[in-house]
Amino acid sequence: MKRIVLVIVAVFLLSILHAKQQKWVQRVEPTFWWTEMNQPEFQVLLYGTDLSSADISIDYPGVTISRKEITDNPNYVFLYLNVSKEASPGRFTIVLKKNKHTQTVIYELKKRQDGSASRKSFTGADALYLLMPDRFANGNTANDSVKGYHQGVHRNITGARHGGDIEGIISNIPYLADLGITTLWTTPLFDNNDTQYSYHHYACSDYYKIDPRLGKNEDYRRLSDSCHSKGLKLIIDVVPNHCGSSHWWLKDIPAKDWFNTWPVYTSSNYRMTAWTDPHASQADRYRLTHGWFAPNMPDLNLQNPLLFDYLRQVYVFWIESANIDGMRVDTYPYNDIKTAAQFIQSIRNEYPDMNVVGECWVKTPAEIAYYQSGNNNKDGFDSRLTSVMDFCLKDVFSSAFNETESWDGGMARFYSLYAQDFVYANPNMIMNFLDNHDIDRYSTAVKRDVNKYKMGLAMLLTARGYPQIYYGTEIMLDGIPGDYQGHRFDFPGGWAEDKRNAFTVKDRTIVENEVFNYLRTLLNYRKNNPVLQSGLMKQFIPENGIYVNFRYNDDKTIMIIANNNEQPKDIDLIRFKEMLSGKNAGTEITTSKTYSLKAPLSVPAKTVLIIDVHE
Ligand SMILES: [Ca+2]
Ligand SMILES: [Ca+2]
Repeated sequence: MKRIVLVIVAVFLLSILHAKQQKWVQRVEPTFWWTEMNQPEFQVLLYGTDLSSADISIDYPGVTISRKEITDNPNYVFLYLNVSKEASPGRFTIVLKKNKHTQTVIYELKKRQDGSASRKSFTGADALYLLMPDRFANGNTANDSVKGYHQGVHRNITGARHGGDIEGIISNIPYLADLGITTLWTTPLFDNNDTQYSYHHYACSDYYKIDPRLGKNEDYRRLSDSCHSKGLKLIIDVVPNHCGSSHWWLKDIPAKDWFNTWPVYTSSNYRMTAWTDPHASQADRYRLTHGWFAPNMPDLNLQNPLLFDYLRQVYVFWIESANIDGMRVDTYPYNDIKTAAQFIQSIRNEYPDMNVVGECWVKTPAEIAYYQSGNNNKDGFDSRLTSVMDFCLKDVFSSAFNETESWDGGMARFYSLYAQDFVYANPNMIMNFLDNHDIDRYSTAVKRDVNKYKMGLAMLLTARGYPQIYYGTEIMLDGIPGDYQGHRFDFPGGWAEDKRNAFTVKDRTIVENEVFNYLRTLLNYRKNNPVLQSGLMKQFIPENGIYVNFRYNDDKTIMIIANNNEQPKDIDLIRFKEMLSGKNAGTEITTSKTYSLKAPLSVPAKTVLIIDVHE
């Protein structure tokens, strides 16, 4: 009886509470935060009906409201909380009061993971694998179509969603580890509910939600844990330039200057060179940064400090909660670059050893070097990017093996490009790649010529800097040149209904296995031999279509001999004696064949020999 009375009283009290409790607040972001962060202040976005006039208070030891920022839109409050060192992890209540009405919001501070701030990142010793989750493997068909989300799955339509997901990646982590990959970079995983072309996820509609078609928020952490259990690191794709037109902000824009807006749709001029051009006009730089990347990608104005903090926290939130090891920054020069640099640094303030590779799609070494941190630029600009992508070397890979030798064609392209490395602050942190999701598949660049393809892999895996492999490269996956959708075919075998499973030896063709085994050998050799990760390089001017360079350190010397001719060639080694003194023989790392270094060396046509030289 006593118990029944208690229940009745409790229900009565709850109903009173419920009657007074308002529901102005519809969104709270981020949904939780941590104690012991390096930056004690963080922002909580509160969104709801006419919140700006509410009195807001909290009562929790060690946590204070440092400021309440409002905008020209009364539906938003940006509450800055200061978390002192004395604050304990736990839950507290944010109380909003207005006209004698009250709403309470429960907020949580979690304990920061031990060692989180000092986490190690990917380095030049790593080999990256880039994949698009929708196109890699479908590990969960139950999430292919989700209520409230557009598109569904249509694998026969190249620009549609195909159903790949986080589960599919997790199930293939052992495959990647076996291949010799040490770091995984996935294109973004955030919610992207555009009506079409949403599969790439670069047009975010909710930063605090993993797209349910890719998985749940917890699945990102599971992916990271799976990577770590196999010795792989995980890189997050950071997109500071734009969100997607289906983002919930678009229904009620947080502030007039939240986006870069124009009277009529205006694209960027895409001329990233305007940043380094000493003669550039203000108008061109303005159009570059304020013009939109695409009509469905509203251009974010990171110079709005509230947006800056919001987006900074988005990435801190995911790095912390999903335990991420590194960052890749999308379309860096489309932002105001000084603000972009501050943005990157603001994230790294939480993770000082975090490495960051930036997509600065410029076409000269001088311009690429400008974007690598530590470059001592004349104008004082420091991008805060520890690593840059070598789009120049990518072009060399695509053309050199298709050309006959000349002063500046064929293998001379490698020679001339490496000769310009003096511009780089840190050549070991240059990211090298044959292709990626935005450019022609390497298989199409060399017209599926296996010999040229293997030459590309050999030059990639022995280049200074570190390699990035695009998914499917290991099986020479086909593509369609000049067509975005043609760069992003499904990995065969990633779907249960596929006719064959190219993740397995038995289902790969002879040619696919030849390419796979070649790359696997190269990756595992590089993984176990620092000489190819950080060794010095010495090169010799190409002669007669033969290009020789060396990677060397105190322990090892590797001779790389590329014969770009259609005929085999015998190479006299006298010219390389400064690197070969005391060395009598060598072992080619992909064939284990032994070569004498005391006689002319025979190199097959269209082949790169990678020789570990010894006494
Ligand atoms: Ca799926
Ligand atoms: Ca922009």
